[in-house]
Parts: sequence; structure tokens; C-alpha cells
Amino acid sequence: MDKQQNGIISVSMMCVSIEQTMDYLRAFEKNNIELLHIDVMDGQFVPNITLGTDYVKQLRKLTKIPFDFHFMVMEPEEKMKWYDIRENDYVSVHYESTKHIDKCMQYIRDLGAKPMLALNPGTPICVIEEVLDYLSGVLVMTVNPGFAGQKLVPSTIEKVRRVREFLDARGRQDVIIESDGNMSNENVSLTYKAGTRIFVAGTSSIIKPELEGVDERIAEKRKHMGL
Ligand code: S6P
Ligand code: MG
Repeated sequence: MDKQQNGIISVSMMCVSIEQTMDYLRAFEKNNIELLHIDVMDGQFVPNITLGTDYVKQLRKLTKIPFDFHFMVMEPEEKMKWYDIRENDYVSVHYESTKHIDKCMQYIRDLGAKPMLALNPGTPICVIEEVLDYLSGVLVMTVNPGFAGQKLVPSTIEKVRRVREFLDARGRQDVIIESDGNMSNENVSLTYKAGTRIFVAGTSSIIKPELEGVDERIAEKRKHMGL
């Protein structure tokens, strides 16, 4: 099992409406939310387009919470350079999105940020092996990427357990696992037991149309991030 026992929340900013952004950010800071999840989609790797460079620049000015970039774009080795990635940010890249996964990992590490390899539900675990030396984490997608509000793919919970086993067997207890997609409180409990420690929070838990109750929703989520 990894060294990190406490779970971390990474709130999905694509789920927060523009008009509620400031209010939600204040609530996240008050409740010590650890990361803001930045979904970058290009309409090619996934059938959707989200969170552009200008949005991310503006968001930086509004908060000190570190970012958790999730690139779902083709040729991330080029497009990542357009974003203001900083030390202490996590940065995930999908194995299938690039011909040069090694270069991507190197680029992220050279910036002082934390490289993560993202695996779709259908991506085999063995691809972790060749980039293991770079990794701070593995992002195990619990839905097929592209949209918020989807159902969890059931096989991914066992996949988290297998990824943890794979990492531990190679002495990499320090590599953290993140799960993204329908991290409802129930699914947080299941994936926590399997080995997840960073939980992306979107419409299925913290982000609702009404801001009211957000403190309670965050507290409730934290209760599920334990054994
Ligand atoms: C999906 C994307 C995710 C979603 C998040 C939404 O492709 O990578 O980060 O924004 O999973 O959360 P929820 O709770 O609506 O599934
Ligand atoms: Mg994501």
C-alpha cells in the first residue's frame, strides 16, 4: 500500500458553472480542498472540448490551490506547453494520446511538476512499466473520458487494486493512484479500499447546481476516504 493514507480531493472545474466559480472557490479554500482538476479536451482524443488556456490563466489569479491537469488531447507534448504548468501541479497524460509518452513525462518532470500516466478503462496496466521511473502517480479512469455525470465502469475498481499491486511489486509505494469519473461517496469507499488516494469530485458528489450544502458535501466525502 502507498505511504499516503489520507485521501485527497481534486475538484473538477469543468463541473462548476461560470457564475458560481468565485463562490465555489471560496468554499474550496475554506474546506482545504487540496487540488483543482483541470480537464483539457480537444475534440479529437475525446468527443468534447473543455478548459482553454485563457480560462486556466484567469483561474490561477483567483486561487492558490494547486492544479491537477488532465490532458485528453492528441499530441499533448505540444499542447501542454500552451498551459501555465507550475511546480506542485499534477499533470496526467493518456498513454494512447501521444507517440512520445517518454518525452511528455520528461517535460512535466523538468518543470518540477508531478507526472502521472492516465489509463482509460480499456488500457492495459503493463504500459506503466516503461515510464515508471518518472511517475508520481497513475490516473485510473473509472469512466470513459469525455463527459461529467457518467456511470462508473465496474471493472475499474478491481483495476485500481491491480495497479496498486503492480506498483507495490516494483517497490513504488510512493506512486499515488487517482480515480476520475463518478466518484460518488459509495464509489469513493470502494476505490479507497482498492488503493485510490486522489478522488476527482464532480457532479456525483460536491458540485451541485445549488451552492448551499457544499461544506456538508465535502465533509461527507472525506468521511468515505478511509477504511
Ligand atoms: C471526464 C473528466 C472528469 C470529469 C469528472 C466529473 O472525462 O475527465 O474529470 O470532469 O469525472 O465528475 P462526475 O462526478 O460528474 O463524474
Ligand atoms: Mg478528468
